[in-house]
Amino acid sequence: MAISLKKGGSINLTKKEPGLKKMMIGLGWEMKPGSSLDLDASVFILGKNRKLIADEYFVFYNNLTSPDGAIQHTGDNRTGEGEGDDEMILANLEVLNSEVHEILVVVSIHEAEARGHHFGLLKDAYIRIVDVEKDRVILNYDLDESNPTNTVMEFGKLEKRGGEWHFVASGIGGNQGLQGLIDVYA
Ligand SMILES: [Ca+2]
Ligand SMILES: [Ca+2]
Repeated sequence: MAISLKKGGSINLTKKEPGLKKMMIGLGWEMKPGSSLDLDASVFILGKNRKLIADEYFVFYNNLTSPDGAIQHTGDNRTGEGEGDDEMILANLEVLNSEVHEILVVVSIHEAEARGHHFGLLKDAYIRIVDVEKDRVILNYDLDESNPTNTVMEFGKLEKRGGEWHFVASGIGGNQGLQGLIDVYA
């Protein structure tokens, strides 16, 4: 059975899911009635110093694949309409650059400021991880707060500690926009 994480919760994937190599990280969202916004998933692939390994290790709708081929964004969804995963990221730990210590998944709202959009307009949002080879959901994390002032969120991260991969349900909201996060991690 899939594990449901709360904000701040974590699991040791290496211990819990031995042999896990290929993952699908799915993000889904639904809007409150009458609202619409475009959420964008992006991935910061970081080294030990918590900086991007190189600029190309920032994977988003305009740079869909990391140089090692390990992280792949399947493309932009502009509305979030419909059930299930709206944006997806494929991760293959087997080919991941060995310098990588953290795979940070963030979501931001496209043109939030210009359009006056914020996370408070969302009805639901979740992140989940699927074991691609076993076709099985490992975990999910439902955003359980309304976050009306946020336009960007560090949703969850895979973190290597002592050679083992952990997933952390971060849920850290901010209002600095995606560029603000790029300024921190680039
Ligand atoms: Ca989008
Ligand atoms: Ca949806």
